[in-house]
Parts: sequence; structure tokens; C-alpha cells
Amino acid sequence: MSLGLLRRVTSVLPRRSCHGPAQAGVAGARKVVIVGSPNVGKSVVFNRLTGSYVTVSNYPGTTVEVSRGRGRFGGIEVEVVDTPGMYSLCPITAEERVSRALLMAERPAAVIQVVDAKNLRRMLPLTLDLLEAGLPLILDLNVMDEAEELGITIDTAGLQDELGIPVVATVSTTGRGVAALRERIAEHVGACHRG
Ligand SMILES: Nc1nc2c(ncn2[C@@H]2O[C@H](COP(=O)(O)OP(=O)(O)OP(=O)(O)O)[C@@H](O)[C@H]2O)c(=O)[nH]1
Ligand SMILES: [Mg+2]
Repeated sequence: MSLGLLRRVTSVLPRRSCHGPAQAGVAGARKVVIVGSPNVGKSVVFNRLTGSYVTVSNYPGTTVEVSRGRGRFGGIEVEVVDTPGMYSLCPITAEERVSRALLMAERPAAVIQVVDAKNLRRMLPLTLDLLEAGLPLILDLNVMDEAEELGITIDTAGLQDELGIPVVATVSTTGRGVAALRERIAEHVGACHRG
């Protein structure tokens, strides 16, 4: 997908807000929801963002497991949710249905889409789906170590401008870039807190 096309698409997107899609919310802590295709490092990112107390439970009515932990961003405590892998917001698998339901029901203050930086082009359609849904998105270009080994360079600032959302590069296994990711999350959670 060309950046020009991305610009045209994003220019007509609804304004993103943590008060977001008009779905029923869950009372209590603010939420940060981690989404993305299978096997891109979502759970490693989740572990980096949360403390040691994590609960794993089946999503109601399914056998799909969802992990929840607590994290503190900019002094505000939030619940962080690790979702099963999804390719699209139009669900086909039970895992995708659960991930979509979580996104729509929990009114997240921030949604982190973790992508494998080696396969960015394949993962951007989900980015556009998430933006079109009006979700407060942060794009995490993960597995940057392997992308760099392959000689792949990504214009992170350019992508950020085109998409109009924060874009960070991480190597979640070593923790590289995670501080920047935490800062972007703090901005979203803080804005939601004030708004
Ligand atoms: N080299 C490298 N490997 C990574 C990085 N992040 C995650 N991995 C590896 O990628 C594999 C998948 O990581 P997970 O966190 O389980 O991925 P996931 O997205 O949660 O996978 P599903 O829950 O199955 O969709 C593991 O072997 C991780 O160690 C990274 O930044 N660099
Ligand atoms: Mg996982």
C-alpha cells in the first residue's frame, strides 16, 4: 500500500478518542489493549508493560484465553489486556471474534497494534481497520532487530505523519524502545484521564 493511499484513507477517518466507539464499557480501570497478527510479539510486549500479577481466563462463552495485568503509565494505573492474534476486524476465527469483542466492549484508552517490522506491508490493512473503527491507536513496529538484520529500514517519522498516530520501534525481547512505547501510552491514558 502506498503512503499516498494511506494519506487519502486517513484523511477521512473519524477523530480518535478514548471515549471511543459507542459501545458498552466495562466499569473500573482504564484499559490498554494489545492487538495484532499472530506471533508478532504481543505477549512479550504485554509482559514488558505489566507487573508480575497477571490473570489468564477464558473469554466468556469461549475457550479463548485472555491475559490481563496491571501497568502504570504517567502515574496512572491501567489494566493491560493481551488479545489473541487477529488479521482483520472482520472476524473469521474464534480468536478474532474475541479480540474484536474486547476492542469494542472495553473502550480502551489506548490500543497498541504490535506488528512484525519485517512484514509491515502485510499488517497495515489491520492498522487501517483499527483507525476506521475510531480506536486510539499506537503502532508498535516490533522485531526491529530481525528487520535490521535483513537490511529493512522504516521511515518511522514518515509513517507517523501519514497515519496521524504515534509509531514506535521496539525489540520487545531486549526491551529496546519499550520506554518510548510507555511514554506514548502515558500520553493517551493521560489525555483520556483529563478528557
Ligand atoms: N527477534 C525478536 N523476537 C521477538 C521479538 N518479540 C517477540 N519475539 C519472539 O517472537 C515469538 C512470538 O512472541 P509472542 O509474544 O508469543 O507473540 P504473540 O504475538 O503473543 O503470539 P500469539 O499470541 O500466538 O498471537 C517468541 O519466540 C518471541 O520470543 C523481537 O522484538 N525480536
Ligand atoms: Mg500471545
